[in-house]
Amino acid sequence: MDEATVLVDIRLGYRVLTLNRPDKLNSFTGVMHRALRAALDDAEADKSCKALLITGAGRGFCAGQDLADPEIAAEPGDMPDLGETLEKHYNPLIRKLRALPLPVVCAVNGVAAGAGVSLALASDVVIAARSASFGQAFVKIGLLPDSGATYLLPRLIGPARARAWALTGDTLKAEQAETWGLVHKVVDDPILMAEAEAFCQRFAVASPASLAAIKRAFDIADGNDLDSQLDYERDEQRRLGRGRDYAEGVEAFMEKRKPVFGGRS
Ligand code: T3D
Repeated sequence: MDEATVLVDIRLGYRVLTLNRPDKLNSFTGVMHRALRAALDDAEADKSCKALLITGAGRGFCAGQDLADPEIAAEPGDMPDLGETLEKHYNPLIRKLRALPLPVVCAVNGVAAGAGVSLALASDVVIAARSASFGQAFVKIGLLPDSGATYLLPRLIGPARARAWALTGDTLKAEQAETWGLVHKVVDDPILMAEAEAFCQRFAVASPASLAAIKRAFDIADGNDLDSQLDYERDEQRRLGRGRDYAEGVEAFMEKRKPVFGGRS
C-alpha cells in the first residue's frame, strides 16, 4: 500500500497533520491535496478537536506545487491549465483553512516555497524553526504568487516588502521572516514541535466559541471600515454573551477557579 501523504495524529483536544512526501520536500500533488482536505474535514467534524497543527516530514515544510505531478502535466504539445489546479485544489484549501472554526498552528520545520508559503500565511499562528526559510518561488518559473499570497502577504508584511519579495523571489531566512511579521515566532529547531504543540494545548482548554469568533472577526475586519467592524463586534459580543462559554468563564472567575470549557458545539 502507498504511504499516506498526510499523517494524522489525534491528541487530547487537537490534531497534528504532517505533510508526508519528504523526498520531494512535501510538495503538493493532487493526491496530497485530497488527503489534506479529507483530514481537515475530519478534524472539523470532530467537535472535541479544538485546534490543528500542520507541519512537514523530513527536512522541508512544503515546496509548493509538485512540478512533476502527472495530474498537472499537459499532453505533449498542449498547455497545462494551472487555473484549474488552483480552482480544484489550492483555492478550496485556503478557503477551508480560513473558514475552519478552530485555530490552525503551522510549524514550519524547513524550507517553504511557492504555495508552501501561502499555506503558512493562511494559518493563524506560525512558528518557524531557526533553520527554516521562505521562498516566493513563483517568479522563478514564470508564475505569480497564488493561493492567497497577493492578498495575505501585503497585509502581513506591508506592500513594499510584499511587492519586492514577490518580484525578486528571494529566499527569506526565518529570523528575517520574524522581523517582517511573517511568522509569530522563531525557535531553535529541537523545540519547534514542543512550542507549536504548547499553543494547541492552550487552545484545547480555551473557549471554542471565543476561538472561532476571534478568528472570524480578524478575517471580516479585512473587508470592513471601522464603523462596520464596531457593529460587527457588537453583534458578535451579544451572541457570545448569551453562550455557555461566557457563563462558565464568568462563573469560574467569580469562584476563583479555572474555567472548564467543552468541545465545539
Ligand atoms: O498548478 C500549478 O502549478 C499552479 C500552482 C502553483 C503553486 C506553486 O507552488 S508554484 C511553485 C512551485 N515550487 C517551486 O517552484 C519550488 C521548487 N523547489 C525549489 O526551488 C527547491 O527545491 C527549494 C528551494 C524549495 C529547496 O532546494 P534544495 O536545494 O534544498 O532541495 P532540492 O534538491 O531542490 O529538492 C529536493 C528534492 O525535492 C529534489 O528531488 P530529487 O532530485 O532529490 O529527486 C527536488 O526535485 C524535489 N522538489 C523540490 N521542490 C519540488 C520538487 N519536486 C517537484 N516539485 C517541487 N516543487
